[in-house]
Amino acid sequence: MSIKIQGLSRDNYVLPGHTACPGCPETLGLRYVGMALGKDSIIVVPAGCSTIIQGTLPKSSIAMRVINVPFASSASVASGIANVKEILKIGGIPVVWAGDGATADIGFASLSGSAERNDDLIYICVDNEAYMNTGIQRSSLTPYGAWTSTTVTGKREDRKEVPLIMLLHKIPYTATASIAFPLDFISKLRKAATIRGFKYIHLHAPCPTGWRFDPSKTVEVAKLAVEVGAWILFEAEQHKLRLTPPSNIYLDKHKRKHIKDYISVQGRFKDLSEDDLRRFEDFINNTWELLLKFT
Ligand SMILES: Cc1ncc(C[n+]2csc(CCOP(=O)(O)OP(=O)(O)O)c2C)c(N)n1
Ligand code: SF4
Repeated sequence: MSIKIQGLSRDNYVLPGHTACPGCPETLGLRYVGMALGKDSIIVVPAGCSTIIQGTLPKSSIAMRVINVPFASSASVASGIANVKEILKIGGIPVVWAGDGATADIGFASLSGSAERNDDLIYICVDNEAYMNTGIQRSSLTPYGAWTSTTVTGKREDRKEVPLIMLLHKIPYTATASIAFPLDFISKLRKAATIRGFKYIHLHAPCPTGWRFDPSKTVEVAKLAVEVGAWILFEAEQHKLRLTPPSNIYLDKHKRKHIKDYISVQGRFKDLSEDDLRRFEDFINNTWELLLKFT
């Protein structure tokens, strides 16, 4: 598979001096946002790891325009920017960069409201599947069976299906992406930037600190998630869905790697029983079925 992108900037907008853990997926993802959209984007960041990793004042390590906002408010702030930027003649696209806690839990009402109003902005959920910044607490996007500091014997509930929920908002563009497939993520961002209205991109971002794997393996773990079918890459324009490579290959279950290849490299799943594993697999199969209804 090869994706060619015209005029891809090699400029790096995430500078040395950031304070992320080694192997952080959020610095990788922010770098790709800069490469796709350039330094004129207006990045709206609610409380989370991406607030902290900007580095120590007075100089930020994120060389884009950044607004740090209260936890629940990112979509509302971006909505305000989208609505006044033409009057104030401010260039650039408002881009929310919010964790899974900020998106699926505390910020969900403002996200849903902004999508329903079809505000002209890009909302990215950077999903590391827990509240990492405050000590790895479970979120509604933590998968079934995963250890977190508030689910010490493994989470007993399934993940919320936020990409599906956003599809049902019938916004102009909904997509998933992974930090292991940067060109796919960048091309989806570029496409989103050409569409007027609300655009939602859900970025899978494995976190070595919270998921308990070696920091050198961030991209490998992210790739495995796609290869076992646990993370499905797609895009939907006007809620008509198309699987994007390589997930189109994994529509055929026999081409997927075994789920254990993904689970076994993460310390957070070390106590998963065979029954838990079956439930985990059932959840994945069900997600495929639900998504394919939109094709
Ligand atoms: C109203 C409110 N409640 C709680 C907090 C504390 N807090 C700051 S960041 C954070 C976790 C953020 O988790 P997530 O959105 O998943 O982003 P991540 O840190 O994983 O990038 C919490 C609970 C806060 N800042 N404001
Ligand atoms: S806890 Fe995870 S997401 Fe947060 S800075 Fe560290 S590696 Fe990045």
